[in-house]
Amino acid sequence: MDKVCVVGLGYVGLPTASLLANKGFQVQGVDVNPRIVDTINRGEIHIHEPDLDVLVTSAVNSGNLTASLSPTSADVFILAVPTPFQDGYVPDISYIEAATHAIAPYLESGNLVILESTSPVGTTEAISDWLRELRPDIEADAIYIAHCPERVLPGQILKELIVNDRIVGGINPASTAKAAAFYQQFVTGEIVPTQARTAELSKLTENAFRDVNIAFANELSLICQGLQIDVWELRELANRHPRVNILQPGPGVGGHCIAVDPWFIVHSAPEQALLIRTAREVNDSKPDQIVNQVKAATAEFQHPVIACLGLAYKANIDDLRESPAVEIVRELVRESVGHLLAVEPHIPSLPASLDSWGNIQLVELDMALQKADIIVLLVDHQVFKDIDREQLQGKTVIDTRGIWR
Ligand code: SAJ
Repeated sequence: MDKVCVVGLGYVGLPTASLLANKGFQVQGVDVNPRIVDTINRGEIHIHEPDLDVLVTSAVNSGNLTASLSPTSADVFILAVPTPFQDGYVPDISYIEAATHAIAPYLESGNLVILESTSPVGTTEAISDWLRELRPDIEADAIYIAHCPERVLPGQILKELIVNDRIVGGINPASTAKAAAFYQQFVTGEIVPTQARTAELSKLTENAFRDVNIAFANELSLICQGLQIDVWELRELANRHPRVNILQPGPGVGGHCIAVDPWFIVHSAPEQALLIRTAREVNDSKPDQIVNQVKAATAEFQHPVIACLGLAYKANIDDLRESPAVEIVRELVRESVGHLLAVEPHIPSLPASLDSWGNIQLVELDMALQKADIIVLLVDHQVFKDIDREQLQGKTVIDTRGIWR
């Protein structure tokens, strides 16, 4: 079986590396963070994802997965590093460039390099250009390079790694074929071949599609607020039409993907991507709208106690990255709006961005419900859905997810 080197041991790289190791591949996981490397080598994990701990422990115990700070030689190199944006929403592919430099000395003729990171159009070709410069001793066609974008949903990563269809786009047909054959060994979904650039744009399109659709729901929620119509009822009614399927309005769009990737399209095609840009702006405006709603609600009280339920970017996970809930709470804390309590059952302590202000406490749900005058529901975690409605009696409730209708 192939030897695989996975660069980047985050939400995509670590599940992929441990899945492959459990399938019998020899896997070298690489990360620049020594703490992450040590954690994994102990058979433990640094991120929260259902069942990932068991998979990593068994991968490490089998001897098939080891983590290190730098790569070694392998048959297949998978790059799964972050692609954030810089100021002005300019895509930052420096982690991909650094990962390419890191693997370059270990490459040999016949190796396959797969880019899994969500990337702006042209990045896979850029890897090919960088490698040509870094390894002029290897014939250009002797290294196979393909983009196979990750498409897993946090919370269901281990299942989706196997069952999702995969798009595989090589820099040439031979690269596409070689990468497709690799995924065929552990993916039960269909492997769909294309070119690298199309694969790149297809991943960005999936997330932009979702962003635009959420923006439609969020815009409706703003329209409804002005017209004093319940957006949740409106949505249910409109969705009875056989060809209408409006997504859920909420406090904004979080996570490291949907709030980021559409900007890569806007950057590549600023003149054309008007709807995609507007959707981003609508979704990014939602946290401010909620802050204003909370501020308006405090007018009724002299010393309002405000309980903010949920900090994660979406339901039933502990991931706070780009979370609109955190953004809303941070603004309330910054503006000293009332006495603030936060409830987030999935984390042990407040993130530094909130804790450093000193005027907010992370508390248990029961305590928050008891003490609060105003309850702001920010994340539709199951524990909040299960709250006995009696406990909300007499409180001012701002339900940004529509779970208590
Ligand atoms: N959200 C709403 N209303 C909705 C649905 C979602 O406000 O109706 C919000 C969520 O609360 C959250 C954000 O949108 O803040 C994003 O959540 P999500 O569940 O839609 O998506 P992610 O970011 O967890 O994962 C997405 C997925 N992409 C798509 O569904 C098209 C996943 O398949 C990708 O692999 C992932 O991005 C990624 O890594 O790109």
